[in-house]
Amino acid sequence: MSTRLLLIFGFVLSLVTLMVACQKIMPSAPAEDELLDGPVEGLTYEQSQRFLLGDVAFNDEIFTPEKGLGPVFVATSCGSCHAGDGKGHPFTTLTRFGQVDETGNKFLHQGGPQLQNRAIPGYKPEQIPAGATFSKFTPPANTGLGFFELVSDADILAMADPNDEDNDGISGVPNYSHLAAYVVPPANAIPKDGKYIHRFGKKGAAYNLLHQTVNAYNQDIGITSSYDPIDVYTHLAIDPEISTQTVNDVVFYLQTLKAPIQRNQNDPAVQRGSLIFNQINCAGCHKPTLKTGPSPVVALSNTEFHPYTDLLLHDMGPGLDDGYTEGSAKTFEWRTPPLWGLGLSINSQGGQYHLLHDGRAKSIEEAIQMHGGEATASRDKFAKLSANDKNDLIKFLKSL
Ligand code: HEC
Ligand code: HEC
Ligand SMILES: [Ca+2]
Ligand SMILES: [Ca+2]
Ligand SMILES: [Ca+2]
Repeated sequence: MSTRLLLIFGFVLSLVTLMVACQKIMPSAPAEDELLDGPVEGLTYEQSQRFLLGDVAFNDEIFTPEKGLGPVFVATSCGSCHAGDGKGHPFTTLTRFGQVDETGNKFLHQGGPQLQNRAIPGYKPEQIPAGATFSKFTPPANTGLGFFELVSDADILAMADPNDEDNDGISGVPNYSHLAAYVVPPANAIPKDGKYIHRFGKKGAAYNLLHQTVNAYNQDIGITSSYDPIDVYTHLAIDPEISTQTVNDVVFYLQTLKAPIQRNQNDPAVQRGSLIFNQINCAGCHKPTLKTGPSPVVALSNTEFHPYTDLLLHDMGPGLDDGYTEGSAKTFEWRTPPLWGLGLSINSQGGQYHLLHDGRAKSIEEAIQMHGGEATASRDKFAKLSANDKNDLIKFLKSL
């Protein structure tokens, strides 16, 4: 590392150097593959700088009423819910409300679908309106999301099987929604009836990382931007409370956070577990390998990656029906969550797993047992595995 970087990053690098030094001194410091919050490899100087600026805005910028917080809000920074960029705790759930049919969410005039349950002095926090259904979401890990943004619509559609033509009980459909006004789709996007394939969020209702970030600033923290100047409380357009550059830097940070690294691949139990994962068709939805298109970030460009998701919505049965719709996602539909980083998420969740959209599953095994709908056959095959096979499968999942 060096001199060149040292000159460039100055203070920031001295901090990093200090941390590296500490890692050497403390034997308990986590190894690279235990860490979630670093950048992908090979960023240029300019890219590293944007990553660092985004990192600071995401993790360290705490909003106060003077900086535009609220007036109604859920939390005061991105990092307070997405600590260390890992999977979050049910203490930091978001609540969204709406209605159970697909005619659209008729409560949007009440400051958007999200419940802003806190307010700055002098204002009243929101309450869930009478007649609305609501859902709770725990924060997902933010790692490796830049790879998802670069999967082509054609590749996503190739995994969809709306009429289950291969008869494996699994269909899978994209979340088709209308684009936010400021979102510019890539040239190879494949819209249908004026709607575009959305892929981020637990019901796949966010188009890209810009869309997700602008919504988070506005809906979670009450911070308006040039992209979305509408104040959630008054519904009036107001001056941006954060610069366009900062929003873009946070998006770049999310795009270039590295993907979790698999551990213990050479353990024979992990290798057997991986085979079982395919045999009982977990891989029917949790697709091991996807590929990206071109990107100015070398590490993200035209490469295969291993997230264990198909980015599609699946009917997960009545047990996981939350009575809430988003975009074209129905109440019982969820986007397959990536499984990379699963083994590390217990740490970011405080030593106890809180899996599935609202954190209700307290172990990996429980999460599997709660699968229904299109995943019923897979779940039942899991139940019939021998104790050894189950252990191998869980070991594999924990290696991710
Ligand atoms: C109050 C807690 C909270 C705050 C504050 C918060 N988030 Fe989130 N975030 C969540 C939850 C919960 C979800 C899952 C919601 C969903 O999937 O629909 C989420 C989802 C995301 C995702 C989508 C990840 C995926 O896998 O698709 C991104 C990206 C993200 N947040 C970025 C941000 C940014 C950037 C900020 C700050 C501007 C922020 N979040 C602030 C709780 C929070
Ligand atoms: C039909 C598609 C489908 C199949 C098949 C499937 N899953 Fe899932 N899986 C999902 C969806 C969708 C969720 C999210 C549900 C929710 O959040 O309520 C999920 C969630 C999970 C989670 C929790 C992840 C988290 O971050 O909270 C684990 C672990 C998991 N699946 C493992 C498996 C294993 C192991 C198998 C095979 C036995 C399997 N899944 C089969 C679609 C599927
Ligand atoms: Ca504000
Ligand atoms: Ca609201
Ligand atoms: Ca099928």
